[in-house]
Amino acid sequence: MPTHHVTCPLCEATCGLSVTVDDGAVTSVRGDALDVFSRGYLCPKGASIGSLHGDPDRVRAPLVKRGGRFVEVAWDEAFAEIAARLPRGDAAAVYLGNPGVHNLSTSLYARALIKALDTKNVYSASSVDQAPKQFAAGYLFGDPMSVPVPDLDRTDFLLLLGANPLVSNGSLMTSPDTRGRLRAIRARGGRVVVVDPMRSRTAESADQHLAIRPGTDALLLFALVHVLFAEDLVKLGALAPHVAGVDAVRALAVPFSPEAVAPATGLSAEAIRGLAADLAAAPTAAVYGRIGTTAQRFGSLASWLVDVLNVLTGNLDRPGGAMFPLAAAGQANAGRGRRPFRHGRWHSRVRGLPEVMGELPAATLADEIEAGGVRALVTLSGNPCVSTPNADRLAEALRGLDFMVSLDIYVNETTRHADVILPGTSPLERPHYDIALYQFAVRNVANWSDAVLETPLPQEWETLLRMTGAVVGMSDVDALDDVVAAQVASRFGVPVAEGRGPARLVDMMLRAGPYDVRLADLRAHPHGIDFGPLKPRVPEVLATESGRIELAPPALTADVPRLLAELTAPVPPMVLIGRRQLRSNNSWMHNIAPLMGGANRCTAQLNPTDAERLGLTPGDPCVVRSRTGKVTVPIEITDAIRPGVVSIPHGWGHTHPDTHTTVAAEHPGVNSNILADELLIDAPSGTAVLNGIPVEVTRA
Ligand SMILES: Nc1nc2c(c(=O)[nH]1)N[C@H]1C(S)=C(S)[C@@H](COP(=O)(O)OP(=O)(O)OC[C@H]3O[C@@H](n4cnc5c(=O)[nH]c(N)nc54)[C@H](O)[C@@H]3O)O[C@H]1N2
Ligand SMILES: Nc1nc2c(c(=O)[nH]1)N[C@H]1C(S)=C(S)[C@@H](COP(=O)(O)OP(=O)(O)OC[C@H]3O[C@@H](n4cnc5c(=O)[nH]c(N)nc54)[C@H](O)[C@@H]3O)O[C@H]1N2
Ligand code: SF4
Ligand SMILES: [Mo]
Repeated sequence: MPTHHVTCPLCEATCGLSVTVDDGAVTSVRGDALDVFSRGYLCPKGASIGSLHGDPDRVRAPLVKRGGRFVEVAWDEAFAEIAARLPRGDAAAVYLGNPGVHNLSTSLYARALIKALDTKNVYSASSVDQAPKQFAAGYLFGDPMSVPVPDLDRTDFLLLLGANPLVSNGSLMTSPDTRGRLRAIRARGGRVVVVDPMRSRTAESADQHLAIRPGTDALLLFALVHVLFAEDLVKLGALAPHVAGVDAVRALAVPFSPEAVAPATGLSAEAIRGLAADLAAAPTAAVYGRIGTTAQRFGSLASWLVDVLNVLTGNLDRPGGAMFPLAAAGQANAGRGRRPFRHGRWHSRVRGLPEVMGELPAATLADEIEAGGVRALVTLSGNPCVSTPNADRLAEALRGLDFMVSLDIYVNETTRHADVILPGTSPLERPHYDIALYQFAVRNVANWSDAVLETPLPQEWETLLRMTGAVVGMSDVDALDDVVAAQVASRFGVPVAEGRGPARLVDMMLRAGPYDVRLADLRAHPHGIDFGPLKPRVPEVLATESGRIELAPPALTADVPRLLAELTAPVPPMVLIGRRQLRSNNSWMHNIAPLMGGANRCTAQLNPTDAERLGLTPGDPCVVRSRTGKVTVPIEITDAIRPGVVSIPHGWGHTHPDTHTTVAAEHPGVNSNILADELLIDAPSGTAVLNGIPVEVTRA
């Protein structure tokens, strides 16, 4: 039986899988022990990729709604419907979901559709996720793709805030087997410190856990900066000639002493001073913040201060610190002629929220639909009715659209509203290369996977080009593909290569890249090619106007007064945060039966002191209410969570009878984003506040 060595596309870790097939069916999935990056590691999701492929509920033919019900139609009929009903211009909105980042077709061809639609109404999961990190990187380093990643394999000290990579497997830090890499830090005498309102699995396995009050990371980080200056611990090292704005940061940090931030953060001034001393004393150190620091009220400031600390301790861009990857293909953060990042080139119509990286905040999509500006919606592998704030309001808004089309693999909470659903392939039916995630990898690696199984479906890039063609009145997919290839050729300065589809584009980008490899070389190395540990890249990586690291960019410092006010603001008695679960993937893997046993449970976790105060006992249902809605959910009492905080995982709420996810419907849970308030955003980037939402908890 043939064994295929492929990269798992289900999360950012890019693990190698060895997939054995027999007669078109998957017979086993194991971690690829020879994979140059993951060395045999895999998680339960990767192991269940065969079940995802075989899921009988997966959509396998185009669906068009007729008389309120989906009926299977031929592809031509589906595209005719799109040609007739999808408008061009700002009346059409596009929402790009997370799996599109893990899918070559969407990564490389969605842009053609968006261009053809000629709309400013582009939304994505970025604005419920990492946009603040990219916003800060954009202004600090000139390019929103220049996000420094912790050099996990060489660091002596790792400070993690708002991340739980032992469960999430790491994010904006492509690192298969993060658990093993964190263990190795401790084994070589280093330290790992976790800042999280929850004693997460990552916190549990760390040297130190600081249970911060949600939404206050920027205060803690500013206090660390304050101590570095006050105690003369700032050392820029080799970075010194490349950094501007140090004095401005020093002045801004003055009010944020450990004593001043202690009440709001819930951490003692002594602990904060100790952390600053440890960070400064470590031979090398990396500060890293993830979703708990981005999808929160001060996401941009926290993201900024993470890298300010990396700079002030001399750890940016040096081995063992926070470094800039250099990807083999499509290296987004390299090359000539990059224009310095700026945002706010246009604004949303209703709330006037600024564009960031060509997108408007998902938190305002419902506003734009309700006000009548947006009349049609295209979702590309997204489930915003579960993953974005005030989910019920968005669902109601979708009902008022003139037309909606979804490229997706399920009829779920979002796609049930569509007029047309176009099915994508299963991951095993398409080639794969992590064009996006290698931009954030802790080693420079490259790995190409050919499709494991044949498919009766068109590839998603072909579908995207046919949609593009439907919009502009062209039907020749190959001619459109040539246009895309010509654009890639001109952007990367290489000739157009032979072939079609994503393989050709990746080959061209590899040829343009820094490592002298081609697609054929990757095909000859089924376990990947390792280009080694990250290398220092300052100043070449910098794309700011000054050519230096702008440590105090106005787009960020303008938000400091809002943070200052937080020092004296009243503390809400109860706030909601989210959590991820190992056998779950945002909203969409709850239909995979092998993943639904065990510890995936949609519960509200509460500290015993809160449970007692509220008269709640384990398993009781409780009602959690916010400005936007309420959910009833069983409680789980645990001292792992800080008092005053309730945690509900996102991605649940599979309760609608017009969806077609049979297994998920047996474990519905509740949609926590019914509680997320679309008016609460990180001011600079417009990113939704999904952690630290004021709520009230009562007995049901
Ligand atoms: N409260 C709260 N909310 C959150 C978060 C949180 O931490 N807390 N996290 C946020 C984050 S980080 C993210 S990234 C977003 C995710 O937000 P979304 O991307 O909107 O949601 P997903 O749940 O990832 O839904 C993915 C969709 O893609 C479809 N799909 C899966 N595979 C494929 C494929 O191969 N092809 C196609 N065409 N479709 C496919 C699925 O059926 C599903 O409809 O959620 C955010 N929402
Ligand atoms: N198994 C699994 N893996 C996944 C996903 C999944 O759904 N399931 N989703 C993928 C996606 S799209 C992403 S973006 C990544 C995210 O990857 P991570 O960022 O590692 O996400 P989480 O596991 O949600 O960890 C966030 C942590 O932040 C904490 N937190 C909440 N609020 C705050 C706060 O205000 N301050 C601080 N310091 N901490 C806070 C939470 O308690 C939680 O432990 O995971 C990816 N991997
Ligand atoms: S950790 Fe991520 S990449 Fe690795 S097997 Fe699991 S889902 Fe796949
Ligand atoms: Mo995400």
